[in-house]
This record gives sequence, C-alpha cells and structure tokens, in this order.
Amino acid sequence: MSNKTTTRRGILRGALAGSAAAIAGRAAANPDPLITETQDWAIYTGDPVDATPYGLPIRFEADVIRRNVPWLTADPISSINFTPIHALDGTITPQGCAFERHHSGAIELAKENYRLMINGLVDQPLVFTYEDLERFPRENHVYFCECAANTGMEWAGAQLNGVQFTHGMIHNMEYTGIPLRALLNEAGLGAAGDLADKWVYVEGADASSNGRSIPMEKALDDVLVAFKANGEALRKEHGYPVRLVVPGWEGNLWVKWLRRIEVTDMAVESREETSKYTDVLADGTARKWTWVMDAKSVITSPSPQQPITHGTGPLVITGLAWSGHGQITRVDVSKDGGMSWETARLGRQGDSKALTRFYLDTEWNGEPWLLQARAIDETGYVQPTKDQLRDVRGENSVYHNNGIQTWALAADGRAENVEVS
Ligand SMILES: Nc1nc2c(c(=O)[nH]1)N[C@H]1C(S)=C(S)[C@@H](COP(=O)(O)O)O[C@H]1N2
Ligand SMILES: [Mo]
Repeated sequence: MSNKTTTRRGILRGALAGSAAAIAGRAAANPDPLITETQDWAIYTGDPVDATPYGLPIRFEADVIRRNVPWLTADPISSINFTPIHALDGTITPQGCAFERHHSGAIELAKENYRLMINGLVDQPLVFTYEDLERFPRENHVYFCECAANTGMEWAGAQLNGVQFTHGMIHNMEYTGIPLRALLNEAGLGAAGDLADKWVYVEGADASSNGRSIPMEKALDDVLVAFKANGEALRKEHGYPVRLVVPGWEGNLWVKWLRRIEVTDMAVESREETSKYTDVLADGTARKWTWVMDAKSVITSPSPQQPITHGTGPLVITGLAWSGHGQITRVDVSKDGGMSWETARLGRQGDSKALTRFYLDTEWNGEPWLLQARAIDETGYVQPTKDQLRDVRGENSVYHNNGIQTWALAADGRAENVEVS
C-alpha cells in the first residue's frame, strides 16, 4: 500500500475490495529477492517421504505448545497445563497441544490390559475388553472439554497475561465412541427400578481414580465412552485407551482411563464433588452439582501473546465461544470495554456443546481499545460481566468463572490483561 504505481493487480484488487482502504495486500514492491532470486528450497530437493513417519509441526511453529504455570500447583504430577489457544484457528484442538489435567500423573495402559466394569444396580454385571467395545455401534461428535478451574485465577482481578493461561484449560475434539446408554442397556437397568433418582459412579484406573457421580438422566442422554479423538487413538495424557466424554459438563467428570461404572441409588459424594469442584459462596456455604459449563467466550487474537504486528488498517479480531447448554447463537465484540457492541461473524455455525469460532473483520487506526467478547447461547443466556458474576457468587470461588474478559490494546499493538467490570 506504500507503493504509488498502479499495477493491474492493484486495480483488480481495489475493484474487488470496493474501497481502497480495505486492502490488506500490497502492490508489487521494488525487486523482492524472495521473488526474483532462486531460493534454496527451489534448488535442492526436500525430505523424502517417511522422513517423519508420524508428522510433527514444522520447527517454525515450535512455540505453539502446551505451557504450565509452575507456581499454580505444588507438583507437576497433580497439575495442569494450557492449550495455546492464542495461536490456533478454526475450532478443533490438535491432541498434541490440548491441555492436560492429571491428579496422579498420566498413566500408560495398554489396550490388552484394559478392562471396563459395569456393576451395581444392573441385571448382569459385565466386564468389557477393548475389543468388546469395538463391536458396539459407535458415533462421532465434536465437544469441548473445559476444566471447571479454567479462568479461576481471574476471580478477584486480572492475573495471568495470556489467553493461553487465562482460558487455555479447554480443548475441542471430534470423538468416536459408544453412547454410555448402550453399555448400560447391555448390562440391563431393570434391577435399578425407577431411573429418575439413580446415578452412575464413574472412576479411572489411575491412582487418583478421579471418581464422580453422574445423574442417570445425563448418563442416558449424550455421554460417550470414547476411544478415538480427531480420528486417531486418544493420547496417553487424554486417557488412552478409553475415556468418558460428558458433553457440556465440567472437565472433571470426563474420566480418563475409564475402568468402572457403578449404577447407584445415590451420589457417592466423593472428594472430587465435595471438597473439590464445589463453589464456596460469600456466606461460606458451597454450591455443589454445578456440572454445566455456562456460555463463555474470549478473544484469542489480538491478545497478550498475540500483539498486532502488522500496523494499522485492516484487522481480524478472532476468538472462541462455547456453551454447555447447546449452540452458540451470537457473539458480540466491544472495543470500548463493554459500552458498545458489534456482532461478530461466526466461522461456521458451531455444533452443540462445541467450540464456535468468531471473527470481527475490522479496521484499527492505532487507537487504544478495551477489547471484550460476550457469548449468547441458544437458551438466550448472555455471558455475564465479572461484576455480575461476583454479585451472585462472591469472591471465594475458583471454579466456573465465565465472566467477560478484557484485553487493553495499546497504540503499539500490544495487548494486556486488565479488568473492566
Ligand atoms: N482418571 C482421571 N480422569 C480425569 C482426571 C484425572 O486426574 N484422572 N482429571 C480430570 C480433570 S479435573 C479434567 S479437567 C479433565 C482433563 O482432561 P484432559 O487431561 O484430557 O485435558 O480430565 C478429568 N479426568
Ligand atoms: Mo478439571
């Protein structure tokens, strides 16, 4: 755009874009050696096939990795790391950079050593091997998995300077699995009697076992016993060979290395659903059974790890939105800390209980902005401000912070985590 000579391509582009100001490309500059000189990659041959029998990202993308915040937890065995959502686009999270949360480390469990038991109030207790599971009709669904603690550090005010750290305890994959309903029916639920007040208790094969109670209604609805993600086997860190997928509900229920499902007539009230994963309110009482992840969104670029480096002019603002109650129907973006809102464009209509990508194709002229996004889901629920959330929940909470996030964009293109509530 600095070059004044009008090339044919320039005219064409100008005509297509309508107004010259909207052009983000540039007219052909003075001889550009990257175009006019033969480069090494055109002189020498590249790697043969099989150089990497299982491909890894090219070295220039070596920054796009999970990261942890060492001071958050006492020990990396019972810890968390974060998906680099600032650097991703679209909606599917590659397994290799999808966040991990373990209570006693990621275990290695071979398919041949895998057993899944269904017991309790069933007609016939059963044990399935991995091969047994492969013989049930399977389904494919895309769902997000969000740890209830995602954004938990931000309750009292802005803390961590990067969307990877504030919002990266989330991933979104296409799962292949068997409806839990099919396995429960195989064992037979006649013995359970009235199902309305029954539960299933699910636990993993790792030392922590991560046991959780799930109401029967949910267990018979959309819960999957999954063995593939994004087309391939689950990674060890995500529960190989089999994990539970509990759509829209907090990540803690998504039991990895799933080993047992017990049909019960009451909730077990395990550690993970009493002393943990409950929300202490202002008066000291705790909310429990807060399973659903409410609608939430965040701008992933620009953001602290993703400053604007291309200067003023056309700018694509993008981010993610999701709701545990269903589809995202609208995402709004504010540049002035929530005083005025523009409706963003959805990359495509997202699936129910899955990440939705949004874009706001706009123009930035170097002015400081207070960038926010707010999600609206199919129930009409609107993502709250942090103050609205604190009015209801007080300040003792860690889990279930879905408040609106603010990035302060400065004239130099850098963005910082600030609170505007
Ligand atoms: N068996 C087992 N399942 C588990 C856990 C665990 O430590 N052990 N962690 C839970 C928590 S708290 C979360 S948020 C999700 C994280 O899934 P991921 O590691 O695939 O991201 O797994 C859940 N399932
Ligand atoms: Mo979690």
